[in-house]
Amino acid sequence: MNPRAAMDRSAGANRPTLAIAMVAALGLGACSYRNEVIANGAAFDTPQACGALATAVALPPHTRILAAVFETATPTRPAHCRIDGDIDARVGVDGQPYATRAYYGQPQRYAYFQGCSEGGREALLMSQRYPEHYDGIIAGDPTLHLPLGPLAGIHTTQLFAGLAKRLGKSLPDGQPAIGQSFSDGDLLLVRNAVLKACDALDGLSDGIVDNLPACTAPRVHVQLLTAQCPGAKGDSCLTADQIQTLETEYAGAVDSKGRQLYSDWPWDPGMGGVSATDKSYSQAWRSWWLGSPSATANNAIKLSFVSAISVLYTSAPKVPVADSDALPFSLAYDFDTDPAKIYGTSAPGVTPGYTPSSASMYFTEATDLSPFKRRGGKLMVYHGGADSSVSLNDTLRWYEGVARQMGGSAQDFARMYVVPGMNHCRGGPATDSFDMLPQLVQWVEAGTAPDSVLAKASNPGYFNVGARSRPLCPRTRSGRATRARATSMTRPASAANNRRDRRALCGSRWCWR
Ligand SMILES: [Ca+2]
Repeated sequence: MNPRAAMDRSAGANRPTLAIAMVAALGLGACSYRNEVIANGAAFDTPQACGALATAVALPPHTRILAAVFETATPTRPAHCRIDGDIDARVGVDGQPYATRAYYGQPQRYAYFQGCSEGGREALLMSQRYPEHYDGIIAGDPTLHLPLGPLAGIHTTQLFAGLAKRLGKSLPDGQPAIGQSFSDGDLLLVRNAVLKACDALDGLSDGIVDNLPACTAPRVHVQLLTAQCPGAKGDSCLTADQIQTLETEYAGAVDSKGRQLYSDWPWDPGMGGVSATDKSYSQAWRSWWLGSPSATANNAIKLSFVSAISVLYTSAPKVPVADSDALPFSLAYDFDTDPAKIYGTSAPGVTPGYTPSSASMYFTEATDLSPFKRRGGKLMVYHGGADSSVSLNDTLRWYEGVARQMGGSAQDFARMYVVPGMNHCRGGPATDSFDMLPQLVQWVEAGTAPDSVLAKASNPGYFNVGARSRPLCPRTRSGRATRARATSMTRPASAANNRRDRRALCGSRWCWR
């Protein structure tokens, strides 16, 4: 945040009645200030009063006015006093109460934090390292082992670049065409194999695998083999090499001795999908590992993290690599020796020394959330089953660790929701549209713990229906699956179906818990 702020003080502005301050990583760079705040209740809707502000002395700490200019009313704005100056230079959570009081004219009563991906990591970080700052926190698809996700991306790149080479797929620049190692149709074949293996395990053949713990690699393998080409590769089958490469990556990044470097990935069928509405293929899953099948240059998102691996996540840092170096860097990455640099610090004798490792800085894997719980904090975590950026399994293992640490269950203050089919934070053949904040507020302020969270499919075309909704349920214990209703939901949605969906409650036979 730039401590020099342009503060806009609107005379005659309505007093906000909002009692809740929703602040996420608030910056103070462009705050709008009400005139009562820094002028002891005086109004400054006249040129004289505004001008007097330039020499005002009764200001909050760390605040300085450099210029105050009266601006007359316009059709869209009342007369107001525009101020340039320095405001409290504190940032983020530290400056938040200050900014909230200044803006709303009353002390903050509750503070909430919500974020996904890196924002989800920051959300967990708040509950672990700054438990006193937020009353309620929502963490989505958190990159809780941040440097390891990009490391897993390099593993993916090596695997699928190798596959592309063996398939004879290359780009105009000579690089292996990673995006062509699986066509959209190929990923649909994989999705269909996973659905055949696992859709009904939750008791409901609905295009969603709710019982992910039961959807094991061996079970999926049997169905993938039924999609294997008997001869040459065709549009309706997969090569043995494709199947083996995909299975290798789903098992997670390992070194040459098979030691696990990053989590495995759940066999959620959200890696592919085609919309019955416009025949478009889902791209969100492949965008991280493979990139576009029609791109003329490799564009998998994981490749874009290579420079971060080399600089931010490595001690001592290397010279930043250019985009064009991302693939060569990835292919040369040694999984036996390079991952240690994530845990390394600056070399002895290096001045100035730098003792925190990348892992110690970025990991947000603490399981003792006692301080957050003691202060009454409430945490809701969600994660997409088909997230190809950050593995759901990694987050589930962390949550199970929290539950163990907190006496066997964390349900009284921290709840975890799996969103089957959802890709990184959104998208995919999933009920990926939901809002947890109202229930979090109820939990914090009224003590009403959330149970199910209603979620809707933002693209129901992936299910060949007009609309789809279902409850997301809090996970209560490892591996336990409840039988879902044994009625089909694959028929087109009707008003009756939607009413039925909304009635469904967690704790019934619907949900994986
Ligand atoms: Ca199902």
